Amino acid sequence: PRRQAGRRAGVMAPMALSKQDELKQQAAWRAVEYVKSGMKLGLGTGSTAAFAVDRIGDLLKKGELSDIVAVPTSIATREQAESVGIPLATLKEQPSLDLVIDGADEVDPKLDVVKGRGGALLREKMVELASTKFVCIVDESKLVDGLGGSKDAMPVEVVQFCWDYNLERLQHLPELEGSVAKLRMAGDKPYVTDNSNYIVDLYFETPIKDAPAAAKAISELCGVVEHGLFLDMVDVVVIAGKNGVEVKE
Ligand code: ABF
Repeated sequence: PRRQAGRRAGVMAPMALSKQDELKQQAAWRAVEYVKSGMKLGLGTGSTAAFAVDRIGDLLKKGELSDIVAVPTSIATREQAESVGIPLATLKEQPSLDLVIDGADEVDPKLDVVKGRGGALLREKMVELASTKFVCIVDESKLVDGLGGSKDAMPVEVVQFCWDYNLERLQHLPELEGSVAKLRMAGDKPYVTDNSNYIVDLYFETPIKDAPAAAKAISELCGVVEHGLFLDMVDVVVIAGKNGVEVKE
């Protein structure tokens, strides 16, 4: 989708978007309406956030936005932002951001989210905590009744040292009862994050009973770098569905 979204007219005909990518693009473009000239931004990671990055780049080129500086949440996003001409900074240079736009893997009714299936959770959380406003962009397939409810991964980034020890400790945390922990692989090797760590993915049979307690218990394990529970962090969720775009605050 990033390549589709990034394709420029005149070089190749743009590829048609799938229905789901159309929804991701609608959510992203709606969120970009929050971006004003002069803002310091955080740029999310993933196929939905990629539409926002391209859109911001286009608006800068057209002169409809100016004086933007942005902190990317992954190496992939940094490369994409550079390719579309968005001026970049680090958190050292811009420790207070106005707005971050990023995707999510699950969104619950309280607007708590699971993130990190794309592997960028650590930088995402750092950038989102540095931002006054976090606008989360999703298509309706990401909505769940309770976090962990999609039965897909809730990621935990761990240091490589004794990763299997930490995987077992995660597996046995009472706060994560009912989950199965698996090392994320990329082919026949462990997946390595932008920060040179591994990811343990937790799969839940039923939604996490007490997400704040789970988040606390995971964070207390030495050697765990970050987890994909983003609680009380999202200010606005933009949800694109077949009946239109909904904004929840
Ligand atoms: C990032 O990208 C994540 O934290 C999440 O894991 C993922 C969502 O990706 P996509 O928009 O491609 O579904 O926002």
